[in-house]
Amino acid sequence: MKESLIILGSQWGDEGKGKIVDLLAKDFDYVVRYQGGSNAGHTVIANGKKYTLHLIPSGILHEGVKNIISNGVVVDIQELLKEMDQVRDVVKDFKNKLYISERCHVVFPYHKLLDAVSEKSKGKDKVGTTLKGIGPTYMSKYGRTGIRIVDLFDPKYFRVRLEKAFNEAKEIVEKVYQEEFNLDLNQIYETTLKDFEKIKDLVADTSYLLDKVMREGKKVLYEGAQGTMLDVDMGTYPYVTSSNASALGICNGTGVSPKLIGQAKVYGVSKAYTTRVGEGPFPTELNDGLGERLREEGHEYGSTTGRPRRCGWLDLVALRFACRINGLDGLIITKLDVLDVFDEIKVCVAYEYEGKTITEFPASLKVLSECKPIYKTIKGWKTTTQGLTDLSKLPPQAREFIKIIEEETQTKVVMLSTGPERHQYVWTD
Ligand code: 2SA
Ligand code: MG
Repeated sequence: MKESLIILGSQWGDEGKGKIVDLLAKDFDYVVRYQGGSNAGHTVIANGKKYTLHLIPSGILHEGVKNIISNGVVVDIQELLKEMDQVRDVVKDFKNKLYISERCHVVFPYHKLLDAVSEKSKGKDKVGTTLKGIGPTYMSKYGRTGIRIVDLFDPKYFRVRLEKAFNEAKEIVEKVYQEEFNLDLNQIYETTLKDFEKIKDLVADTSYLLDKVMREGKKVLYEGAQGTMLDVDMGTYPYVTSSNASALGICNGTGVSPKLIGQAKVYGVSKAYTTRVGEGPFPTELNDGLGERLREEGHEYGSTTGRPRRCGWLDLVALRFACRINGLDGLIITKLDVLDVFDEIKVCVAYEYEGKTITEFPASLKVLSECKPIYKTIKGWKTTTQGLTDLSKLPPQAREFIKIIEEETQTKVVMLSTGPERHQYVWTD
């Protein structure tokens, strides 16, 4: 890989980005997480051991690869410390290995509480968040009451901001939601400063650093979290996350200019079918035995929350949209082997809405929820593709499946991932 690269989710998250980033990371100098927070769940299997990364970039397990949590990420310091412990068998010293932007906003316990009470109050209209406090932390950021990592260097200033934010959260929880607010200001203040001591040395001006290393010709891999369809601007709003999970979020999430970011290649990761956790319309969802079969064959349970994921056929209307807004140079198709057992495989190529065929993803959720998928059906290959590393062994029906994806999205499929282990993949480019 000669240039910098962006790897991001082209669906609703859980496309298997963690594995891909981990796989490619060894050829890069830096791996960067630029949005979201500990709501992400990137599963990496290395040396037979499973690691679930939430905040730390998936390049952490490779020697010689530096990792950056840039300004667009919201950081839960306690979660970060737990995760650092998880990878300590591989990473002994985080200095010069992990950098955290001084501009990152910090997730506090009241953000998590606000997440919970807000979801509860929505009843059946809940978003189905991960309850990690992500939305409320971005609300604080955009509402200008947020607290950044850099603020923790100045305990007095931090105290003033914390008091204000804490009292505001208390008022909202008690008055607006009429729920109990059982948090302690002093405890949050002290714990935060104590925990901060452990990561203080890793704090850096990552915008400056990234600009510098990209100009020097170093190779950077930008790792998206969640997926394009969960992007706060372009996704299935309001059933989205609170950050820009598409490529559109990279500039603001890193503080690197669009000109430099524009030099990177962009690969989107998509499963060979579709899954979604949380609520919101999902045209190709299978609420029957087939959906259950996909869930069981694909082990489709949330890696952060353990929630069963909703499953359905591949939606090329959504994928086409993702290819366009991300400017994808290539698609990486994961979990192809999950389809090995099906007699027939369907792919949605358009929607039918009020008797008309539409091929562009609609903004209105009402429209989307009334869209009926129009499918192309192919015969299943009924032979194992798990662990396949030799493209010539790919069954003809699987080739046809890939061809349909390429034709419908006008984007090349550059890689197939054929199992969870690092070596289970094949380049198709
Ligand atoms: P939030 O918590 O505010 O970001 O939730 C808002 C919506 O975004 C969805 N979301 C996700 N969807 C898929 N995977 C995610 N990460 C974890 C994983 C999820 C898990 O990798 O498995 O363990 O359950 C993720 N994070 C956020 C969420 O479902 C809401 O629809
Ligand atoms: Mg995930």
